[in-house]
Amino acid sequence: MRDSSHRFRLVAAGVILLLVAAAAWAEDGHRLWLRYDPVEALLRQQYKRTASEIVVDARGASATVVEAELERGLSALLAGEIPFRPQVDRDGAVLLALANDPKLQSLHLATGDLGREGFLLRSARFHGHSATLIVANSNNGLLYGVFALLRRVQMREPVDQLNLRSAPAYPLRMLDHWDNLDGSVERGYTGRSIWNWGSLPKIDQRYVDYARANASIGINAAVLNNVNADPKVLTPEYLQKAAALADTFRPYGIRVFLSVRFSSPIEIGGLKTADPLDPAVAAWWRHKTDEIYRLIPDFGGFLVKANSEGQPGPQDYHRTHADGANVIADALRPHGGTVLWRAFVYGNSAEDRAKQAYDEFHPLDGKFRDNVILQVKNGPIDFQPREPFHPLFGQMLRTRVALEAQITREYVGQNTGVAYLAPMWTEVLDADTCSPSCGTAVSATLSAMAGVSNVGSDRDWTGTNFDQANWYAFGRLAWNPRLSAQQIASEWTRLTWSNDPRAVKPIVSMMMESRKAVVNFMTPLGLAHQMATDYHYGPAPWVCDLKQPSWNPCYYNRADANGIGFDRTKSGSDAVAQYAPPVGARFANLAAVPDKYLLWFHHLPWTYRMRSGRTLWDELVGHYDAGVAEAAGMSRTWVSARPYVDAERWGAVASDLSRELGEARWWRDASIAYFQSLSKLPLPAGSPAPAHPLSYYEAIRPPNLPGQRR
Ligand code: GCW
Repeated sequence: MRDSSHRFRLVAAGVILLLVAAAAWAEDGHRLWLRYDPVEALLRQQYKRTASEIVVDARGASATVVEAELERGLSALLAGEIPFRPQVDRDGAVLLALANDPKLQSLHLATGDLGREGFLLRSARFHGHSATLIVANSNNGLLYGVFALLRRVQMREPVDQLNLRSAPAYPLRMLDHWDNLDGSVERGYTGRSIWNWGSLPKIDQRYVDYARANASIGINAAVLNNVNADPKVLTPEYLQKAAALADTFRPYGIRVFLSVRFSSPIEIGGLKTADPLDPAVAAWWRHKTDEIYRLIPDFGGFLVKANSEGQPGPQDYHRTHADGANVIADALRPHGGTVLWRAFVYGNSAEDRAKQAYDEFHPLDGKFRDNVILQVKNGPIDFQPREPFHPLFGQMLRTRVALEAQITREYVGQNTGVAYLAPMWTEVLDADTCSPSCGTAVSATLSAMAGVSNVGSDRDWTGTNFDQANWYAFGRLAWNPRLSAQQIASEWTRLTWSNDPRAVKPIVSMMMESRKAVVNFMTPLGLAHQMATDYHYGPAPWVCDLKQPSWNPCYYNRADANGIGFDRTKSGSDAVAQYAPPVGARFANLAAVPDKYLLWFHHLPWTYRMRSGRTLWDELVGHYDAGVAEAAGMSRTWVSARPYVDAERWGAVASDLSRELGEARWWRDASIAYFQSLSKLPLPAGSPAPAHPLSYYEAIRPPNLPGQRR
């Protein structure tokens, strides 16, 4: 009796162990790009020669995190424990040391230009032994160095001849969460908010994992809550919760910021006004800010959306955006905090929406305190699949500017398909502002980068495997905006999928194709905002509610029986004049404007002759067709990667891609059916007629869309 129940317990324990092990190894995407799977046996021996022991010469809570990561990474990758030693006593040591460590003096390392967060990876002789040095001016720098070293091993790159120095391009590399205090996420497609406001300040392991993932790609700031901010976030109850997160993130070099509602002095302060020039309002912001710094000594600052989409702001009191930003900046200054003031403003008038932010903010150049950063979306409308760069870039010569990118795919398919967004961001970062002179890329004019996060409560963090790449790419670009989209795709693929070139090549080519496909089947040739109003999902080029012009596809496409496109030249809204003259002249000139921006800047007849020799109509249809063909091509490419990746993740992506192909057809057919009802022109030879009449597409309404996961 005793025996059999014992056996039963043993068997049950075995089954549970197996289940736990299976869950731990389930390919559910949770491990992101930090998989640390063991290196193949032969190579492992080589790596082991450069990782025989770990020596740490750094102190403090963040040093613990640094050594834990190094140990975790190396022992997993090299499939064996790596001993810690008090000093280098054999060949192959990995030495972590702060730059001012007297032990390093004899090596004469140049570390001044590393700044607070940069690092050096160097193979050197140390105390008579071969060693790999990770050196930085702070523990955070060391952590970045550790992740860089582990990344090299994960990518099977040699680490025995290292001479690498790296420092971030911008001091502020932040994720903006549009998470609400009720747990919902604005434009989030990945479950609920990652923050459990109900149970905070209790810390969930997921917050630690989040911090670690961000640190591994160089992100050093997190705005916890939505820019459409709930004033409650500044109440003591929520500040305690934010402080708990700040404590968790600190060892990972991540500072916490909060989005604040401009009218908070009224809503939670009991004042009658939020007028930024009222001394009582200034005092309220000061006291509130002092209270926050007592709880969070390294608090980053505030993000503010004001006088935008119904949010309150300084203009409610006939004050400027600068007045509004400065009163809050003055409260933060004694503590070293920063205000990120958003430039995303527009009214619902017939005036060109693309011009409104520049018109409001350009006259304020030089009027902001130096601890204000103006946060500008990549393009002048709103995170469209493709926009030319925002004209404020390069032209706020006396104001610090951040670029805001959207990692969550509000307008780019949301949670369907694969759309790798680094090509969109590098297109903008590399654009020449010609201000103050030509050769000044957008990336050279920035002080910070902010990405609207796509992280949520889903087990795989981002809803789909390939959306992880967008989080990864954002971080890498904020660290080094000169990295190419292809290089980042290749890195991410090798970390996330496989180092086998037979997998890397097709996956990278699919990623590089993916954004092109989306632009082609949604908004080719410079069209924008053709999505359904509100949902921003699915085609609706026919929607024309003139009561809300700035949300209407027809306001953007201006299509009628004669032609299509938004005239932003002198004969139209003259938005081209907002760019530096050489840039504006190029966009205005039909002979010089790139095809990809053609209908963004020009209204043209359907029969307009393109550079290709084809008519605009034929070319437009050709782009939609190409988008569908590219979506189909992505599915085929993915099939070719099948033997080299695990079945679980392969299957999930295959179904994402087949859903995307369906949507590509939907976009193509609906757009062509509508535009053809205006142009009355025949489709070019070989281009199939839409599968249904226009009325069919008009009748499909989000959120009950075919195939969309919600
Ligand atoms: O594009 C719009 C989104 C809003 C968002 C706004 C913004 C947070 O549709 O959901 O609000 O941009 O950036 O403020």
